[in-house]
Amino acid sequence: AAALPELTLIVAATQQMGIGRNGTLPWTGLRREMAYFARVTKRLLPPPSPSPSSGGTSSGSVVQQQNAVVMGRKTWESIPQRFRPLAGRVNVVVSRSMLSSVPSSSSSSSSVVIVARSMEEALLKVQQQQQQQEGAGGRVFVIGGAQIYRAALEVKEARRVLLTRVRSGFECDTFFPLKLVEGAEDGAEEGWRRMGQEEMDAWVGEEVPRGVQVENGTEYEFEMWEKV
Ligand code: FOL
Repeated sequence: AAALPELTLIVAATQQMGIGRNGTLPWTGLRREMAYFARVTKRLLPPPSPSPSSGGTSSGSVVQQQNAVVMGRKTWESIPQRFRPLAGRVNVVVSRSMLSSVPSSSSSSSSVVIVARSMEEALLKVQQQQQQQEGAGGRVFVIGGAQIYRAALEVKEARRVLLTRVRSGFECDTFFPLKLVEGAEDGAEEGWRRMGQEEMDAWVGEEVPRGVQVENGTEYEFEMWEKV
């Protein structure tokens, strides 16, 4: 059996790792932050080539499949109808109640939507979908919410977190299940380390804005964490 694809969690969270409130994001109007999310999850990057001579044609001719975004049912419902399924990405919704054909009111977009009944089934279905397509498999992003992040973190293929650290205080009722803080502070998560800007740029495929960003008075910073 082929190996399951590597997983990257992408999340925006407060210092207390708050990610949501009343079924939606705690903040509004972080448009450039949301644009970063869309850009990063859509971007197709060639996987590191295992051998310099595989394929026989120039590297630019190799078909690169769309990336996949794996989300829970509540996160699916939190995305504005006009934006779902998220365009240009294979959308995977984990739900025990949703029918496997998604209501056609939302399917004017041509994006693929897959429904799975567990994280395990979601990853198997992504793997199957990638094998049915021509070309190199796309990246797999886990986009929340808390229950789905928790399930993903139990999978050994989950190696990386793209964290947008929101510095302004927002009241939250939903939290990311991993406390990522620098230094050996109390309660800090072991087994994860923050990567440098160069490594982040290389993985993300762009020069990620450095330092504290400000949008509508809200401060945040783009970070990348990897499992040790
Ligand atoms: N990660 C980060 N960094 N920021 C987030 O806001 C975020 N949000 C979620 C998961 N990971 C995140 C889950 N919530 C859309 C809405 C909510 C959402 C995720 C995505 C959404 O509508 N996305 C559109 C962009 C629309 C726009 O341009 O405003 C998309 O195409 O991705």
